[in-house]
Amino acid sequence: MSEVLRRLPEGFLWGAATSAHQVEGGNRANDWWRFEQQPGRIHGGDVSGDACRHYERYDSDFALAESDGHNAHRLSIEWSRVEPAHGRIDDDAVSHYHDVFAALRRRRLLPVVTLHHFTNPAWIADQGGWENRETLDRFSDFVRLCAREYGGEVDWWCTINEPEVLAFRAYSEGLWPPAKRDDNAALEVMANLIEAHARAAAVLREEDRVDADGDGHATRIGFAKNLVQLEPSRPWFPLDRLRAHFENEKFNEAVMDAPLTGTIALSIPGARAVRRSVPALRGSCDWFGLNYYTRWKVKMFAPDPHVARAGGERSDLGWEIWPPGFEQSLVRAGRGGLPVLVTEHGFADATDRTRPRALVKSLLHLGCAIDRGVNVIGYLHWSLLDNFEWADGYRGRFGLYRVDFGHPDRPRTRTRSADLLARIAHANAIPRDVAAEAGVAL
Ligand code: IFM
Repeated sequence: MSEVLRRLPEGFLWGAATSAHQVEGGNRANDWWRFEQQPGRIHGGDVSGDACRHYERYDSDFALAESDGHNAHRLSIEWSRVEPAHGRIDDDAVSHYHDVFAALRRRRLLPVVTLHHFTNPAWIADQGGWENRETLDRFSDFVRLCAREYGGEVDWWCTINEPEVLAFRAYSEGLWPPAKRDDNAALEVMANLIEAHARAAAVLREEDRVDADGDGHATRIGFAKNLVQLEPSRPWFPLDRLRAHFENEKFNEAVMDAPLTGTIALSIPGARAVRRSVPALRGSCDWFGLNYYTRWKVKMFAPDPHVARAGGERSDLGWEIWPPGFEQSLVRAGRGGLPVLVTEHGFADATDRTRPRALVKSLLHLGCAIDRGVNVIGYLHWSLLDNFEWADGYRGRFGLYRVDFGHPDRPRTRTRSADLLARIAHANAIPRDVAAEAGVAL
């Protein structure tokens, strides 16, 4: 038995995360499917298509997670499958997700269920998407349906994934559907998504009264925030500092403060500020969902204001691999006093050459965050499988399991990272030999 470098708290959640559109395949009724058909939208002309065929293969995928010592799994329910037209509920889709939750239960994987992970039913998009305030009502209806249907199987609900990323990519940068470049719309959408989280939390607490996992809580609610580290590219240049500060305020701080203060306050230079009091936001989270990937160096007056640090190690998508930032993000996430669940963390690395070391180093930093007083309750790696990485198509390979997208059966191949994470999860600790094998200098 190898010496242990770091033990994790008892009951720690270990697992991986996915989202429906990225892995299921065949999601034809949402805004992303339509977007993918437009030339030039997705890198290399990729389309989600059959994705990983996880819609059929979920049980064997969960078997991989189970044998790797995972005890939790994050996934999303695809709204457009369950409600392909306004008010029309697809019974087959509803029962499919019952089967999925039953499979998770059989494999002793705690479901952490996301209700909105970037995709919208096409009919929602046609009605103005998240710019239209009615979407908040429609989403609440969908959440009510999920709470009633699945409340007996699910306690851990993640209402919305990365509201800030969706708002900026889709409405400010124009890179995701509906491909707008309008900062006013981006702020409104971000506020609507945060408000939708508060409403969803209220609905879940009202409708889901069944304690599915027997821990004394019928619901455990949070949302997932991408907490990117933003630093001035030239720390001596006041305008870079100013821009980094502003972006951190609107992208990180404002989103994290909202569920604590009950106020959504968003502003960026040149756009209409949004200030909304949403009392239901206060106390809406039982935990904080942290997604951490990278840090960006921020530059004023540059065609690309966000760059990876020169000379730093990078992932296949050009994102800096910076494990100390994980600790910083965890410490920031813990400041509000909520337990922190890592809902995503990972690296695009098709060859799995850099991931093992980055992964283990990051987990050592997670341990340091715990030492600094952060109540970290679990770690869900992004992702279980290589999958459809939105506008980057299939070039961002985040999987613990490689997927051969050229093969009709989409065979999976286990990576070294999957093995290392499995050994950590089984031990609920970071053994010295695992760290050494991963190439972490001790
Ligand atoms: O793939 C995405 C996921 O859908 C949301 N968080 C970031 C991941 C990597 O870009």
